[in-house]
Amino acid sequence: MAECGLAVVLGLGVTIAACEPCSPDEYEPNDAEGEASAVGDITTDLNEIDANFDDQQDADCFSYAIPEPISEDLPILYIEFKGADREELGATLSFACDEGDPAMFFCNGEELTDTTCSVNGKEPRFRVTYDCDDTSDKVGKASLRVCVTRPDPAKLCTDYSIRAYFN
Ligand SMILES: [Ca+2]
Ligand SMILES: [Ca+2]
Repeated sequence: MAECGLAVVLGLGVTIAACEPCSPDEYEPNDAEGEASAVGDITTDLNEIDANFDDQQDADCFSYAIPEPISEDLPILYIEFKGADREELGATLSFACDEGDPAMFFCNGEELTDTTCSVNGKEPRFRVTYDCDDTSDKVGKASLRVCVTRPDPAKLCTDYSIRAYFN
């Protein structure tokens, strides 16, 4: 159970918590990458989930499957994070091809040999392109995990959402 900072005791014996605790979201426990909650596929249909940080130390990890995109062009994959009250968020992404290493992996405009990248800020997002199959026009199946935290939590609880899709 999370501790709430201050409690105020009024003269009439009524106690008012100085901050509102909230219930853990439906994806808990998922504080480490190894216990990431599976939240479905990334396709051109929007995959949006709502979750929360139920205490200031809460970290949330999610895993996505990425089927072969149906696209003529090299697909661009977006993962967008939005916290209530524009709270600053930090996120890390780990990408993996289902088979072998990617022939090419870009995260937020930078080509990386290591398939992990991080973002911080208000409403941060990842923009990812990759090729797991350089023997054909397809890019291959893949999966990724994202972990999200608050670098500087202002409140005990914060709701947030994650939107993942191809465009
Ligand atoms: Ca959580
Ligand atoms: Ca968690």
